[in-house]
Amino acid sequence: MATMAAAREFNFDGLVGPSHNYAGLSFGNVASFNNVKSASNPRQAALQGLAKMRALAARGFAQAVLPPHARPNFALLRSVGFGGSDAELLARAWREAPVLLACAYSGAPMWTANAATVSPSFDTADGRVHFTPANLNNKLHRAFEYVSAARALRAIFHDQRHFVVHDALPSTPAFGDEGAANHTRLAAQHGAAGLELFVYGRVEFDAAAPAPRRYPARQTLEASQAVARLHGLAPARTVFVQQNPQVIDQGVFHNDVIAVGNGELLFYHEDAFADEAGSIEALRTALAGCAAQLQAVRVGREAVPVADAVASYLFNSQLLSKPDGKMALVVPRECRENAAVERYLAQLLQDGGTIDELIDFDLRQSMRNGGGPACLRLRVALSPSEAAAMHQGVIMDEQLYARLTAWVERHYRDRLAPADLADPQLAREIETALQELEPILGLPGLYA
Ligand code: SUG
Repeated sequence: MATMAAAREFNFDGLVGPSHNYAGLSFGNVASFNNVKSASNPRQAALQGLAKMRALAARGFAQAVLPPHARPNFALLRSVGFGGSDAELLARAWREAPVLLACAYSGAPMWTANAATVSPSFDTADGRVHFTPANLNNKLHRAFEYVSAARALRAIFHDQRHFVVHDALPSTPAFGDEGAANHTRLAAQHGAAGLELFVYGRVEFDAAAPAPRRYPARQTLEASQAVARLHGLAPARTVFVQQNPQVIDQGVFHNDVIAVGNGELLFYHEDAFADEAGSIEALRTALAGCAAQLQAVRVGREAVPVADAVASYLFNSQLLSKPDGKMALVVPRECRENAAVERYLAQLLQDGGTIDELIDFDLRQSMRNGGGPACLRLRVALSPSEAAAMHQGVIMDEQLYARLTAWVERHYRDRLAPADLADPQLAREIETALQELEPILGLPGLYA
């Protein structure tokens, strides 16, 4: 059983893969749409992500890495009728269906907040850590990520005495599941029983429930409930809340673009939820049942309009607990460049509350596809024995940082334009790179 004392929350950041590119595949995600068909820089993207991991690890935060997925996804292309040799198949897909080719090359697994929903052992009925890989079925380019995500999670969390990696939910609209991007845990501390908050965008089996009109709601209530059941969560400590459909229509495609929680603190925008007062009250009550007290840090629309929250990704930040009980807010550099957000953050620090430090990173390569600091990481709170039982080769330290950086510099291109996906050499380069990654992470056969 898990012990309470020295549990730590690990952040598993996605290592950006060699095919990171801008294909405009995510309808409803404003940044993805705005940067469609511009050239990306996969090398810089990976180095920016690694720099974040290294800096946070050096600060003493528990940091690990999740591997990129094999690309292109030949199985996807073959399943929709492209055949022949790899080179023939790629050439024909480029000619006849360039969007499908872009889907097969997507670097989206880098946003590991969407890899799975995770419930720590402190919350689950059987005292094990539960993972449900997200089916991401709202977007073709992400709808097969769960296959590789489950494989990687099972390789890292292989010890079944401590960990359960479920299958993804049935991949049908009723069970649209986007993983931890719509899930937050609040607790007195990482190692205490906490409340798990699931934020859904629509209800499949209630035609009268509010829903967005312009952009899709990717997460359903039915999916959130299924994950809570699979994980064996206690109903009194599980809260389901509807996202405000109007903000989905303004580009808030995941709840983590408008709210983030850690410890007893929920940092959120007043327009985040369909029923703000009811949602906060439900959280307050459930958290009181965990012997903890909700600290709601509410950002008003006069201070930060939703458009600025979406442009700056203020809420797609990481809230990290420090040993002195205070928290650091890890924000993308865009927050320092948005006048309203910069003003708000200066005031927040001046107020002298729990958040007493800002750490900002240049994550522009990821941000241009709608992925900020919080999208790039999957949180896994672990007891000391669980941390010791997971695969150790993915834990970030100076040595791993140096090896991964050298690997990126050896294999990644510094420019990827849409037409480059037709180049059969790119597929070979990626295959070579990923084969070399297996021993670096100590995960033989990961890409077999
Ligand atoms: O699913 N972008 C991702 C961004 C995910 C951000 N994650 C969280 N908010 N947790 C998405 O929309 C863009 C791919 C492209 O257009 O090429 C993309 O998939």
